[in-house]
Amino acid sequence: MRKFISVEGGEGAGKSTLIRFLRKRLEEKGLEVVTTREPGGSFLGEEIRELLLHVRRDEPVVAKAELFLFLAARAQHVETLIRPSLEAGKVVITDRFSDSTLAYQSTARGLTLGEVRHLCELVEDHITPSLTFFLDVDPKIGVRRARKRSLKAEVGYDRLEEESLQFHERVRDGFLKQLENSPERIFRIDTAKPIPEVQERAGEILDQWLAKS
Ligand code: T5A
Repeated sequence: MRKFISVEGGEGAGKSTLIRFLRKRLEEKGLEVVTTREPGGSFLGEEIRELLLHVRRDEPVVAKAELFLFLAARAQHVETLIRPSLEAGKVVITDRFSDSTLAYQSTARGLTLGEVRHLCELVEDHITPSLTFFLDVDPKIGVRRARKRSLKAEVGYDRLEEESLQFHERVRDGFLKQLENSPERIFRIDTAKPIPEVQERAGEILDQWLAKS
């Protein structure tokens, strides 16, 4: 089985923090690990990331343009980094993948679920995570954490961090729906809990998955 892991969740859910832990744990077991993120993970993807998160605010980005930019970044990411790394036997951990597109662009923005899912499958081209951590936190807490971090880094809020609380609540609903549809792949972890507890639970899930793969 290809070892492809995605880490998903709303803003400030703790994805980057957990990915550092997962990487260390896998490397201690002698596995070669590639960590990456979306949008990003390639030169083109990082350029698209800039466009998506820090585009000029005087012209709102329409939902379909946003969708296709995320998908374009993913297509490049899959073919230039993810697929070759998996084929070389490495473990790939990505910070966000198609579940984010379904939650943000479909459930939260309102684009039709079946159409967005079909486009995601086209772009993935059979490169699908076999393990997904859904880090679940009350959006009020998550957005506060993300904004605090952006302020500390003096970079200002990005375009999605600026969205309303209702938008972030719809994003969470989207992830919960996917969890319901794919309970064999997606594991929910409550990240309102302290980091050591989050890591302990994630470590158990990871070890069970490794034993099966
Ligand atoms: N997007 C992305 C779409 O709309 N569609 C798509 O298809 C894709 C792929 C990406 C944006 O793009 C959108 C979603 C996003 O809005 P991003 O920079 O990747 O932007 O933004 P986030 O994914 O939100 O990443 P963040 O870096 O903001 O959050 P993380 O990585 O989830 O959180 P992390 O680990 O940096 O932690 C944030 C803070 O919380 C603390 C950490 O120490 C840190 O200070 N923390 C905890 N505190 C207490 N308890 C815990 N358990 C904690 N875990 C972490």
